[in-house]
Amino acid sequence: DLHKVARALISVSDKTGLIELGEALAARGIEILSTGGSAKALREAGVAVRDVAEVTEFPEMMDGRVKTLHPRIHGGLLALRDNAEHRGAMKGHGIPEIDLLVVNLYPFEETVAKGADYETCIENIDIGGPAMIRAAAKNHGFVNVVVDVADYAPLLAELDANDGATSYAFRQQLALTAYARTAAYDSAVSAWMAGALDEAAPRRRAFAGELAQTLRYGENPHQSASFYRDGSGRPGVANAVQQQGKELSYNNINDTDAAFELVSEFLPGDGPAVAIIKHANPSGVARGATLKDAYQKAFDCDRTSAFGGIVALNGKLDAETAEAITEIFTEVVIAPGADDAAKEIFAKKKNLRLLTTSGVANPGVPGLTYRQVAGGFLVQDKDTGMIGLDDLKVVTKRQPTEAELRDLLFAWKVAKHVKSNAIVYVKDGATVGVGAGQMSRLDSALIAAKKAERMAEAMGLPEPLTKGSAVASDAFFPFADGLLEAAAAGASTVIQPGGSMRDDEVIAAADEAGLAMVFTGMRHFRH
Ligand code: 93A
Repeated sequence: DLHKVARALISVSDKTGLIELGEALAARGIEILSTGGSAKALREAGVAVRDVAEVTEFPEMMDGRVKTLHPRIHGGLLALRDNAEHRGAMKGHGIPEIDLLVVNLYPFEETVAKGADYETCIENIDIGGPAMIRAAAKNHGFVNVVVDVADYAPLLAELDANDGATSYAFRQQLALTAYARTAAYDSAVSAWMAGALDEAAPRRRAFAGELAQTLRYGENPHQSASFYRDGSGRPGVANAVQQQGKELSYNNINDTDAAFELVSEFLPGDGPAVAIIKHANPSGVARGATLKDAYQKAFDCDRTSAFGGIVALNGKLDAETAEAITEIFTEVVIAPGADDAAKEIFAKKKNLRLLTTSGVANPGVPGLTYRQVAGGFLVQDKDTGMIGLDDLKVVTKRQPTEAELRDLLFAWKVAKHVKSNAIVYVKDGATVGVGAGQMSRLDSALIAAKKAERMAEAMGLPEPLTKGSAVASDAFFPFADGLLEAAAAGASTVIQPGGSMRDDEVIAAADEAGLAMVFTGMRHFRH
């Protein structure tokens, strides 16, 4: 199953490593065919190449839209070498055998990410490239297809190990990578078109991603796993730079995402904010005068759970915050940047992973979320819903004060990122009790209050911080019981969507307890 490589076709947009590859192939006696820009770069470096146009006897035309779309090229990629009829066709029509195809595509994803206009995006849809890739991959019995600069070195190693040939297993691997690449490419085009058309669901589009990392294991050690990028370039865990620490695990990535998406709700203009996440739920979230202050307040919400947590910041990590974070065991820290002094402090903690992003993730930018069900996917718009002061409707006799309104909106933002049923108590810009993921809203309210009591005991406070707090509920209180539980825990203001059949009952209970309550008219389920 070894097949000798005698001729290559190189057509690349990303010219990284091109010259070195061209030189290495030429040195192994491989003839090189190439398209306009790639041929020019190779020739200028002194590598002998033949123009594709010379083979096709057609010039590249229509601004390059038609360069390799020709039977002399596709025949050379698709012909079965051991088929007499195919061999005859090659001979009869002057079709050269192509044993190696090296293509990387027009940078469509990058063009979209840069915010290019419609026409520019259209011009960056590669047609000839994917056509050749798919042809070469289909004919992997004889043809090698390389679509990734990272595969140049393994290709050369394979050629050297086999006296200028490659094995069937090697070509199969390349073909698999090739089809994954064209699928991801078409998926990016289809996602862009869906966005450009601003189509509401139900819509038809493709889903695929680019492999970012093979993970050591999945949610549990007996599950294998990998991590894919969707090509959107959104700041966050998929596009972050790991500055130090052990390899990220599946659960780390999931939790880091939850942490960063949550902290990104607090735009840098809102001041420093920190979120600490455990099992995809916040153990604490706070704003502060400084990042260190915010971290400390977030930590104080639930010091026990913060152990081994994931910390996300909405500003550049500085030395004093880094120092505070290293006082307990933390798995991952993610922030839009870190200064040198902070990096030095972290360097002493070999296992601690530090990820830096290109910025915070604008929570208003639309996107999709997916969930897998047996035999399918659920796809929906990302929850970009945001509530401001003007959206609030006061439904109780008592009006909230300005300071109370600030805490109510803070609690609401956090509740959006807590698994339903979510109950979040907040005081002075910090969560003081989080109840997550319970099957009953009442239980979430009870658990959050209980945790606040425990923290008060541990910290030697005279009373739990839920006294005089704002409480948020991600969906309406179906009965008054959950609200009364929050009141019993000391909450003095409430934010919730409203809209229950029993709203009147709930409002009456709030009035009786002397609470101020606002309705948002919007729900933030997160299951
Ligand atoms: O416009 S195309 O879709 N038409 C083609 O026939 C074609 N053949 C190769 N784009 C085509 N390509 C792409 O050109 C390759 O996929 C590669 O990205 C690029 C390399 O062009 P150059 O060598 O001129 O820089």
